[in-house]
Amino acid sequence: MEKFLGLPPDAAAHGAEIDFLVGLVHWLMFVLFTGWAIYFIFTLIRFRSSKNTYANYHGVRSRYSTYIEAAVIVVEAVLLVAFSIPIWAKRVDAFPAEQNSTVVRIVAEQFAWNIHYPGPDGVFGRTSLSLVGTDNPLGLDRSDPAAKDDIATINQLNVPVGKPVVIHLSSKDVIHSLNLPAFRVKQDAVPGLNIPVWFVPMKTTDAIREEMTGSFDVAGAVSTQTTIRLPAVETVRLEKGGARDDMILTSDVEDKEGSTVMSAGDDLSADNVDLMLESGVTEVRARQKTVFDRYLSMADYTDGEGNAIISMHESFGPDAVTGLLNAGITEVKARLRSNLDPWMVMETVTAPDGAVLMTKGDYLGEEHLTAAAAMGMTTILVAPFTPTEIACAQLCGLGHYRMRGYMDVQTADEYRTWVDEQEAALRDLYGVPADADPTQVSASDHEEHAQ
Ligand SMILES: [Cu+2]
Repeated sequence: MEKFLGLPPDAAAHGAEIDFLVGLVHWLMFVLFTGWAIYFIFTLIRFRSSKNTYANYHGVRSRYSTYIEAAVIVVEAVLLVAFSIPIWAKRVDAFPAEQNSTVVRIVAEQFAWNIHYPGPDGVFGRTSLSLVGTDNPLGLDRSDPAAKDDIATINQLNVPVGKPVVIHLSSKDVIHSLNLPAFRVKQDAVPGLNIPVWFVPMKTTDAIREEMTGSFDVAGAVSTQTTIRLPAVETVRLEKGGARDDMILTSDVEDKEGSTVMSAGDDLSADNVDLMLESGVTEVRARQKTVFDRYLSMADYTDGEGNAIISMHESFGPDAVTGLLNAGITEVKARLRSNLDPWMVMETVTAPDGAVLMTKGDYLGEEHLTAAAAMGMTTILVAPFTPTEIACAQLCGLGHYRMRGYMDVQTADEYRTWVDEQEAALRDLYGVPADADPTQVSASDHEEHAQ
């Protein structure tokens, strides 16, 4: 059942428990749904009007429905008492000791996650509402000695693997919901409340990526290559009330004195047409508004003087299309954008001449797909770039979907290196914190550990 549900990869110590419970609940729902559907069809046939001309005032006489209802209640009670409540109790009661955990504060806002580490001294510095600003979203008071070593990031949560993480969650504006899908954490962030939540990450982000590696269909992506005919540039006679909302100007429009009335790209809406007529303009050059931004250019196009209009792999924005038409180019080579989610290349690809086209860890770009296809490759090994993201599971506003953070579960060494880098940057800004442990904030001599 859990496989059938397509749950995200599980990288938390308590993940299996949650997935098991999710599976059980779905089994119950599956049985209930099937049962009700069968019962519904049975009643439609059994009580059809042709066989039941008169109403029956006795109703049901058998006791089967009561037994079934009782059985459903018992199953639900067992799910609740035997599974759900114990799992929940562990989540909210059995918190690990903070001195053995990675402790962070997360303050949600529209639309970002502000992340606050106490630094090597283990003490969160003072924060103040009056200090909150665009460059200090947490309102951290750096004059407080405990705050000098505090690391503050936006949308970037780094934690070491295998060690409990305790998050103190709050919100600045509305209710958000911290969702770490790979770690089976989902907790509302409520303004005015400080809600702790904990989990133990058991796999590094790199390891999860290895697990999720699969092949990307290069051949399919480049098979969409085609030739696009661009819309022709026409001369349009302007008339009072003659709006052409489907058209846009292909050149700037000037009045008799030579001042610009409209610019290329403006449309022939009723207001714009009126404005041009008032300025004495009666004829303009325009084209159909057709949008081509799903397509990428498959060549470099330049105008007569050799100025670039659009380069290989750029998408055909409205200005580029107008530029091409003005340069007399009416047909272009293009292919559909592959709608690439951020994929990471998981293999090294070398051209026949030995040049390295892409290495493991690269962002899979459109240029990679073209290059791989040119070499005759049909697939590339890829994995999600951010398999361990932070999402907001609450409709907290119109930009809610933008509220995505990156979580990086690192090895202990990688995490220490990251902390050292952050501390070094802070020392440059604020000097050495007075009460920090000097052995922990000494300059980093760690090498970047490649997995
Ligand atoms: Cu939100």
